[in-house]
Amino acid sequence: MYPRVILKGTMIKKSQQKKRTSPCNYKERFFMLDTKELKYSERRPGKKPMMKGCIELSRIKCAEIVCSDVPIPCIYKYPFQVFYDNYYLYIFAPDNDCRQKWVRALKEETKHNNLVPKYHPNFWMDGKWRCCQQTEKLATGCHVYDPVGYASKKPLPELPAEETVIALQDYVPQGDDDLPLQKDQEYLLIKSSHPEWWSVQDNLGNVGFVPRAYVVEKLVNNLERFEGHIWFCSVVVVHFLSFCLSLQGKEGAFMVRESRQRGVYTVSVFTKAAGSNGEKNPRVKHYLIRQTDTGENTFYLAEKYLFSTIPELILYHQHNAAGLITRLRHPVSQDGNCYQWEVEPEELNLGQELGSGQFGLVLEGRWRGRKVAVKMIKEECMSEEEFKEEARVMMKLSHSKLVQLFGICSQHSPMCLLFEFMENGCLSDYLRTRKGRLSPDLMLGMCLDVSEGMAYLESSGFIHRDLAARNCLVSKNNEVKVSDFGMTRFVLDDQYTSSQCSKFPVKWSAPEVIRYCKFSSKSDVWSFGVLMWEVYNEGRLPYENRSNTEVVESLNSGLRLLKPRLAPDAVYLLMEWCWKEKPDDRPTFAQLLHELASLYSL
Ligand code: 4IP
Ligand code: ZN
Repeated sequence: MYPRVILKGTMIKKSQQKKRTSPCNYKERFFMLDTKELKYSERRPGKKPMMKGCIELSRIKCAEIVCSDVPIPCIYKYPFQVFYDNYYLYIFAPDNDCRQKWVRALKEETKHNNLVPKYHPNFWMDGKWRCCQQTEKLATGCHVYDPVGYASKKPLPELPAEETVIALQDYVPQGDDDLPLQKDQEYLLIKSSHPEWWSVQDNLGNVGFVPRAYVVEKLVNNLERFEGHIWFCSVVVVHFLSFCLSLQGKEGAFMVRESRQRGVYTVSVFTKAAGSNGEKNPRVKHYLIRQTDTGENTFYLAEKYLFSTIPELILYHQHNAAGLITRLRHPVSQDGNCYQWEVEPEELNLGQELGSGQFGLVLEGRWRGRKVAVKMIKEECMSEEEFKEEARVMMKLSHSKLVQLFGICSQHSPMCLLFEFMENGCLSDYLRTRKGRLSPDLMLGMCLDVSEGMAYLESSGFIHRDLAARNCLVSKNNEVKVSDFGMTRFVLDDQYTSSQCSKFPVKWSAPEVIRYCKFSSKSDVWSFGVLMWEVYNEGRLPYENRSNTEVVESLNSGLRLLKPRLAPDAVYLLMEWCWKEKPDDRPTFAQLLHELASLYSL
């Protein structure tokens, strides 16, 4: 019998990494499910679709959604899994509905197979199951698998995307009609008419009541300025609000936002005050701004202190708790600025992995129509709070020879940083792969580029602290730009930050940095000398076979890196100038720029 097509559509699949060396990537594929197989192909406009994979349905042992506790690194946010043979195929649907449809259909088609009794509800990632921590990929599941589940149930009601809520904390059911909540999970909002109890649905289709205060609407309306002095936060995933407020960590940090219902406002305030159990409990509390039906002064918050406008009400509560857990001490978004660099997660589409760096993975992404490099900051790698303070300064640094920081997305953990996308990767790799093919002019041009970017940093009073070829990137048109300036200050790894330790970039560091961690633009100049040396050695590592201790010893006895074979004398003279023992004897970047430019025109 000819197979009948059941479903088809475009989704994203994660590479199954069948081999140890398989890359981890997310690719858009056109999927088709028929009565025999699940197939996927690559579709490119104007070209014939190319079949990429095909799984006979008889081999499938489980098809189920994935409940993720980590941000999804691709544009489609609704994952499900197909377990067959010894492989897990992760597919990402664009919305929950689509995912339900596929899972339901797959279950229906495979219900007579030899299925697993138990499955893993979460991802296999970084060598373990996120659900049960088992480290064997083929370990038995940790959750009972329901082979009919959705298949037997009626289709789920269609709900618009705005009707999603996020649990602010766990909730243990108090009665039969209640639904348990898991912090940070999303639920569909079914009914919100009762002031205290909302009815929601979890991703397994269970419906029940939860306390209204435990969940918050996912999407809130746009950023608006309100009568000149209060900011309403925008398409903020309000779960972020908890995050942002608690990150600020300041008692009484607050913001005013528009609720799901247009024209109704909520004040969210961060507090560390003891909870009902007497224990200190940092959390965000939400107060609806209520209105009386009649009278001139109608707005009030916790108790009936009435005001004719919301700003007046806020002003009052900035000085009086009057029923709130704390008075409103620190307006989080009053200056408006703090949102200019905050990137909305909805605006950011993540793509392929580009590599990994000091702070974690770097992915390709799209943001407002442009390609960006997205650094996903691994937890506990960076002092995020301090970085966020500094990010404002860094965003203002803008120069054609600096890799631009566009913004940060802190609404999710891990936090992401968005940078200008540089097609040709890092300078050290660029040099190595083009070994033997780089002309002296090109090399000089590279040094000139870097000196330009550095002269700008110098004139802005900004110290790089980790200048090296590995921290410069190369654009599509082979321009070199300085990257990662100032970032080492936020590294939490002691191994990297103490000059005594193995990961400290001793080979690029000026003596005063190695000895007393004394950073300055002049210590950057020293590193620049080493960078020039790297360029003229086509990406070779300086002091290749020597340990850090040996390097320090030879520097102390006045020795320096030797002249690269490809470097003209004039260029090596500049390097030596950068490596003067006393910082004051070294050139400034402005001088270096001038010198290099004069060589260039010769
Ligand atoms: C490929 O990466 C693609 O992601 C493949 O997916 C994937 O095959 C490969 O995984 C992976 O190495 P590159 O394109 O970067 O080479 P697709 O075939 O959809 O393009 P799967 O088996 O996941 O479909 P391995 O594990 O087969 O190597
Ligand atoms: Zn598990």
